[in-house]
Amino acid sequence: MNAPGRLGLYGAGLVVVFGAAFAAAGALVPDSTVTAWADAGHSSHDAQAPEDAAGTKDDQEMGVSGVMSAASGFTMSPVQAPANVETDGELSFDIRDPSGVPITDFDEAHDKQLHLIVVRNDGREYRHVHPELDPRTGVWSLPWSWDTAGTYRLYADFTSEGVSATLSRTVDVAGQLTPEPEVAVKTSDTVDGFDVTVSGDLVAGTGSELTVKVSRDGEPVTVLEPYLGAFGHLVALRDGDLAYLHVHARGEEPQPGDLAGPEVEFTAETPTTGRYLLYLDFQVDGQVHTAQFVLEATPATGDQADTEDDAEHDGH
Ligand SMILES: [Cu+2]
Repeated sequence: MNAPGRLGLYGAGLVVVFGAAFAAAGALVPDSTVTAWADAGHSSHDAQAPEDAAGTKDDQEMGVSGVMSAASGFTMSPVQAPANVETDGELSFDIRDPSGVPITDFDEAHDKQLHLIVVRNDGREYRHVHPELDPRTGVWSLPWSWDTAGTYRLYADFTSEGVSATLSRTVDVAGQLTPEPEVAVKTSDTVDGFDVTVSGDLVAGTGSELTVKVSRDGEPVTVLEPYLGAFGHLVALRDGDLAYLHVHARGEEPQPGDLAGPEVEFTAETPTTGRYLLYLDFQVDGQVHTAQFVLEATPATGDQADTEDDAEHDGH
């Protein structure tokens, strides 16, 4: 797993580059914070060489983002949604260009033009959904109701005219709120009868290989279906600020009808130490299930920084 050739093959294209993401954040986040993040993520990464980007549509999505409502020339509008847990309604928003005009032209990435992630700010109540675009108005919407009260973070992950962004907004939902205990490190989850485990260590400032394994009734599950262009879709949020890392499965994009399992491998690049909340969507028999994990990223040792980084970053 630390063979440079292998990391070179997959990692160079897929792993992102926090330095670049944070350079864009400079105007909205205190300089000291940006510097700290960029340093932690190796600012030399922002040598995002053209050869690295060739043929890898998803590397933009792998950086930390999602802490701003505006970036890369895009602005996410305020979100309209039911104001409390009793009301059924609709959730809607739009994405605006620098002149404030809603954008109607989006590129498909991972089978969809826009991915919407919704999570309560304690990391619970995760949902990954795909609203519909009104091509006349640029408004994205879907039917919506809230199960619990609280403050929610909504992330819109999209590409327009070749530029990718993950923007976020918050929504307050009125109702009875019962605070839950802080999340603890958790490497296994049981969801809808599936037992899912994650192995691998997150190391700050580098690409870490994670392997998830799915079983059911003690038997390995080998019928994982493609979902959003991979055999699994992993989102990582940094506990604390809920910064967003969009992580995808390693390897070739599966063809329709392909099956895989019980293991799926991912590369996650965590910019800093600390706790990360992971949400794995996987599909079996046409049904999507979501397993949740919590991992702690540890500081890189000299060894790790050298072996893992050299394959991806020249002169580092
Ligand atoms: Cu999606």
